[in-house]
Amino acid sequence: MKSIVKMLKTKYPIIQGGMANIADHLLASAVSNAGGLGLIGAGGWDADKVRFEIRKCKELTNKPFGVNIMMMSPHAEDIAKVVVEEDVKIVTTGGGSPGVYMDMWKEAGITVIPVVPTVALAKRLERMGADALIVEGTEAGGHIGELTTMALVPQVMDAVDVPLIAAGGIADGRQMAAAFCLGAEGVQIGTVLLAAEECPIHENYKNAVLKARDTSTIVTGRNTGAPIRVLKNNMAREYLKMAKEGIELAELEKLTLGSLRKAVINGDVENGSLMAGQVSGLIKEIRPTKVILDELVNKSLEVLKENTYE
Ligand code: TUI
Repeated sequence: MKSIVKMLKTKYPIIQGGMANIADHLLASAVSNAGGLGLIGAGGWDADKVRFEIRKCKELTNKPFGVNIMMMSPHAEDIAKVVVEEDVKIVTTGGGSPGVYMDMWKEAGITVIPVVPTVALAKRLERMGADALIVEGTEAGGHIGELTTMALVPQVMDAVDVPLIAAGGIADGRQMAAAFCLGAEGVQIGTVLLAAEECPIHENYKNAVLKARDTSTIVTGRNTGAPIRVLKNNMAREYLKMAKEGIELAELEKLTLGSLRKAVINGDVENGSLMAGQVSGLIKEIRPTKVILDELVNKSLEVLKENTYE
């Protein structure tokens, strides 16, 4: 817990997930002001939009914040340069290896924390200079790997020396405590922040998360190599039906990324892509970001205290 808080310069060992096309300056600054590390989730945004969001975030917080860059984005290269130009201190990455940008970022003094879904990528990125790693299990929402957080975190811990942040399946203090027991020094949260007051998604999307049960998520895109966990709805069912019928990849892609916008902006909960993790069933109310973070920390400490043998 100690070194990650020092590295991030935050009060709490909590970082916000990338939350592509959702995490703007409002959410990122709220998380940073609440004591965590807020992130601008670049997702599919272009470089100008990301630059704008960074500047806005600086107006709303004097606490550290970062940018999450989605490696599959056609704008990834431009955004990789924008974070250097705008003097962003911390970058997290997802959806692929950030290997080609590591030298540029390290030279600029940026703290680089990639998401890894496997031990092999963790070792590769540690060699390339990653400062810490976000080890994300398949319980997470959005684009996911195959392994569970429970299985993956200790295996990555045994393979690398950099501090680890556990992700996927963490919405409350019990899970945060469990992440520490697995060897992580910090946690990344995403799904629980969908129900934050400051989260700028349409209220229909928020309500869909509040209504979700344990079995409400499903994974689309396993056939295309880009598995995405979403809440079950028309779009997800249609996608899986089309995939079974062998519809072209480009058609299927249109159905997912385009439909994220439908959910986030328009609140179309039937035809939009409602990215959310398996913990959706735990989320029962809309709360301020600060309340969510304070409760995670306080409950995790309680749980850790209760579970000693002496
Ligand atoms: O990136 C995420 N979650 C995301 S990105 C996203 S936006 C999107 N929308 C439509 C299609 C695709 C993306 C929504 N949610 N989480 C982090 C994450 N990274 N999960 C898995 C990975 C990952 C996968 C492969 C990281 C590295 C990797 O490397 C492969 C290799 O060896 O290069």
